[in-house]
Amino acid sequence: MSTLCVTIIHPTVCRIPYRILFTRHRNGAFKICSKASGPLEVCAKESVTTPNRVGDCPFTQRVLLTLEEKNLPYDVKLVNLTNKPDWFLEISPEGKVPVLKIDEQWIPDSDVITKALEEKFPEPPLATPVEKASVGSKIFSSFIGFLKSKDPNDGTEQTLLSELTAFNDFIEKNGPFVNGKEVSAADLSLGPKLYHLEIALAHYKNWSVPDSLTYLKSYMKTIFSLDSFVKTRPVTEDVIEGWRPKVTG
Ligand SMILES: N[C@@H](CCC(=O)N[C@@H](CS)C(=O)NCC(=O)O)C(=O)O
Repeated sequence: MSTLCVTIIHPTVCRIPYRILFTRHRNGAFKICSKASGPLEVCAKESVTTPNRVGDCPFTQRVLLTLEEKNLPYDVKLVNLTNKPDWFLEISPEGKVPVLKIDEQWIPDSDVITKALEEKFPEPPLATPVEKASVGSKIFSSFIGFLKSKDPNDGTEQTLLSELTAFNDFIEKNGPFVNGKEVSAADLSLGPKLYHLEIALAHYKNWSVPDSLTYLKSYMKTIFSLDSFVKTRPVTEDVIEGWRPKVTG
């Protein structure tokens, strides 16, 4: 997929550059995919280990992945979540990232943000059909349960393994992505969570996804090597630091 960006500055109507994005479709035709007057603004968690880098929030990465996959220009405002500035608390009273500005309004929550992006910038379409939208959705909570567990016999590892196995089997039949051939919203939500799972469980539990789950393993490899993923992923050290309170607490 390629994108052509045309910026028009109308001499009398307005002096604000008006940008039109055209997306080239598989049949070769260009189609208008979005119109915007400037980069979208998004607040993201700041890295605690590396200056001027996005930190370890999987919900923020989901939003950044959506912006990348839709070829939308954006500006990231990094927020120190351990010492939240007043300007941030004004736009995000709950003190949470991500928040994204659309039509002069700041919107919180990655679910709401990604739906709003899909509505306003429908090309390329990323929505996952409703019957597949919740595939893999219990993996993240079962990962957290296992990560926090101090009792090896409490069943949390088994719960995680059965969620991962169900996902592996789904991808075997329906993959390579949740919705088949093309990446969609469900992958952009799950990918960052699987990335956290891989790093945190290796570090804190010396645990890795079993080799027998071949479809899951190749799914993870595919998602983690998307250009959009490489561009928006946090550094390993941030993921490890981010989960430390859950493990030690
Ligand atoms: N349901 C929200 C969850 C957002 C969330 O929990 N963000 C975390 C960072 S990953 C946060 O901002 N926490 C506030 C804090 O750490 O003070 C979403 O999907 O956007």
